[in-house]
Amino acid sequence: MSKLKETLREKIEGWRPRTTRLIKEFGNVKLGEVTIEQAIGGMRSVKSLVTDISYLDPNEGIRFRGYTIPETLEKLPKAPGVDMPSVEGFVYLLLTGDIPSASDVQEIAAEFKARSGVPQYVFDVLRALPRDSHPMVMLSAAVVAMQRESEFAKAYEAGVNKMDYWESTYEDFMNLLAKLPTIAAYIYRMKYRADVVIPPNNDLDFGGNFAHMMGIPKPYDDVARMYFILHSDHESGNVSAHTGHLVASALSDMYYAQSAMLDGLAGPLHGLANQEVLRWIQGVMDKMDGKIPSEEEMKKFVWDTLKSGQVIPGYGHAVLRKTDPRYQTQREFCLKHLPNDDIFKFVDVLYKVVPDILVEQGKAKNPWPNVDAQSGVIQWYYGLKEYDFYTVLFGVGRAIGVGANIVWDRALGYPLERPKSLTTAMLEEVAGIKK
Ligand code: HAX
Repeated sequence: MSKLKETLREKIEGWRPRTTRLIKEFGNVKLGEVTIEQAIGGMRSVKSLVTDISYLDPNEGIRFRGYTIPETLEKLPKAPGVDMPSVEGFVYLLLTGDIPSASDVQEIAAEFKARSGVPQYVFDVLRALPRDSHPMVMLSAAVVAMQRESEFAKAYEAGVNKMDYWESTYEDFMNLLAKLPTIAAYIYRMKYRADVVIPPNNDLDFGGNFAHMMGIPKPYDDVARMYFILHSDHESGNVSAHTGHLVASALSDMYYAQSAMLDGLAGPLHGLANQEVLRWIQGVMDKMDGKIPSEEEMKKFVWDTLKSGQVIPGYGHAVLRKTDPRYQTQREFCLKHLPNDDIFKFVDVLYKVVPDILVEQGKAKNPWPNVDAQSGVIQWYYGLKEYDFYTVLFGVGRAIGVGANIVWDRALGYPLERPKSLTTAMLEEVAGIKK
């Protein structure tokens, strides 16, 4: 057994009594109340999910296993000559809560290599789809097509003990994760690069191999590592993470759950916002004949969008109330690597004008940029201009966090999710509205 799995086993066994005690001895302790507005309004802020993988503070932003983004990037081991930590080490951190050693990272890299072969039928499925299908459709279809590989489904059928569900779920997680970069890069090359597919180089790490298969030179390997880490997890209530958790709660396996997660991510209010940002900016650029708009000109574009009843993509958040630290980290990367890029300058002008306008409009609870406001700019700069592919990059990253959560869901025996519905008439009755 790998050291990662052994460490995970120890952590799980140590953790289980905490969860059991909370349910048995403190199960009736109240966490809050639910208002009518919350019930109608998408359950905003209702405290009803439990995860130890990450926590989102409205003002501070995300912490992965207790570490802020700068701490995570600083503490995780890095290969010589690169700026970003390896995805392999980050997977170790999310699963165990511990910072891995360099040899832990190498062991996971070896595991990924051993598990990386993508079955031919997955490529056949991708080729059977219309070539103009959205790349998120392709990624989701490829993932669900692999369900027949599920170790959990086999173990369940064989009658495995509930306490051991996590083991086969872990195997599914590692198997799927090892294949995702190859599948994502295959979709890209097939769809946008004249179907010239670049085979994997298994001497490279997760991010390095992805950059290689995309055909994009350094420092894109670091961009890939940064992207996958930043997009991995944002606690459990966002649409993609919640969907993955919900579907897995029915004991649907990792493949079903991650495919569903990707379908949720593909919505324009969620992961698709990164493509929408670039689409919006391109629209402005076309109208400006490529010239960078002044702040006054940009204000007009922003107001025109709002007045036509659309949202400004890349701004606002359901939980965050400050600038997203994932935006900040990417902005710092841009300042280092592409300070004079035209689209970066565009995004900078946007940053100067949008928050004040959203405040003036008075609707958005958070006028500040989120992760998606900056992420497409970097991709565009490195030649990845097919912006409908951007959410696929998000999806590969998000699979890390959602998968780690599902392994722990199974380890702690989290049950089927089943909130209660009410009718409008019941709400009116609770509100004391007389008919
Ligand atoms: N532009 C214009 N209006 C906005 C806005 C924006 N960027 N953000 C919020 N609003 C509006 C909402 O549409 C809502 O209007 P109505 O009352 O007319 O329905 C009002 O402000 C209140 O919304 P809120 O409570 O502040 O925000 P929500 O929690 O309802 O929604 C969203 C959060 C992220 C969906 C929202 O801010 C939005 O639509 N942003 C633009 C799309 C986007 O960038 N999505 C990516 C978010 C990050 C993410 O999940 N990435 O994957």
